[in-house]
Amino acid sequence: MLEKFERYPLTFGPTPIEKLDRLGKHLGGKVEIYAKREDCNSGLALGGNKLRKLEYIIPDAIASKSDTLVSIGGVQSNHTRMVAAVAAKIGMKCVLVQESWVPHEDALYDRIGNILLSRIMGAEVRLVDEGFDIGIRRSWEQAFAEVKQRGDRPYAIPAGASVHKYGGLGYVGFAEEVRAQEKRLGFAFNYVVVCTVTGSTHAGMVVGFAKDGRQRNVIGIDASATPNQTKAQVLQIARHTAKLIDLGMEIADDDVRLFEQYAYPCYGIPSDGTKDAIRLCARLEGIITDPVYEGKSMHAIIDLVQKGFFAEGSKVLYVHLGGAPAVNSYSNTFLNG
Ligand code: 5PA
Repeated sequence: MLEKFERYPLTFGPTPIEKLDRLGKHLGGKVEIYAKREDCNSGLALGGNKLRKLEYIIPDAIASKSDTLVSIGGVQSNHTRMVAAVAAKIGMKCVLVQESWVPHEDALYDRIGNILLSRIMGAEVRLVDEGFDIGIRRSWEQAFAEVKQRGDRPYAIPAGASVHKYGGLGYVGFAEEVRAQEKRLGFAFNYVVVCTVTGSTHAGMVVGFAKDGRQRNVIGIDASATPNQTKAQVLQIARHTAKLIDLGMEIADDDVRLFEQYAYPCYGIPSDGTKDAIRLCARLEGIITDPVYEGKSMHAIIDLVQKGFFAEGSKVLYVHLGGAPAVNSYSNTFLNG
């Protein structure tokens, strides 16, 4: 589906799929849970989902003769860490706008985890006191203009690399990869569960799985707590991406399934259910999920299994998109484990 697009390799190749046997048994053994380890996809600064997207964006950045990647996220953004790593890898400069998306409580919140790694990799980090919003931000446009003004050549990468024209392609490739892995495994997954915020991960999957009619088996778990905006953005990216790759079919409104009930109390703050899910997954499987994104989708999968949402015998693929470095900034939350 992606043959006509240039790809700059930033990942190791196909990511492993592993069965979460102990978690599945703990939850009653009626549903088989598997994890696709996008969190282990690269040697670049601890990896994660943004690299799959950036693989299709970086050729455009290089072709544009830019010399500075300019992007945006919250203070503990995983995405900006990935942009910093990629800038280092391809020999560009990097300017990161880091907004106050999360009402945090840890004293070292803006010193450790993701932002620490971005600083080590040489990114110019700008802290901006603005709240959470997945849309296009003035602070980011301003940074872009300033880089231009000082004589550098900026290349704009929006939040989560999502509303970029090529932002949805990486996760179309993910669906192709899963299909190939399913052939070797000898079965197909009944559901794919994925955390959704800026939308291009989910959108790419919807388009990629639409090829064999499985787009509604993709269950997005909202972690933005602004689900209307997130769902609209997923749809917009999916429709744009479907056209771009000549999918040959329309994406319908209800092809995008977004479960809203796990994002509370707000973006970046875990509920008690999310904290318990993080602990359970860590203690049964040794897998670290974070309080902002993956812990919320882990909470969802646990809750949905317990509620009988997945039919008995279902094989459910949990997509682990990365994000563990942010756990460092939740030391109060996990002070007692
Ligand atoms: C992020 C995003 P999308 O933004 O593509 O919907 O992906 C959601 C997501 N899991 C899921 C992890 C670990 C993520 O980092 N992170 C953002 C960031 O700034 O890091 C874009 C919000």
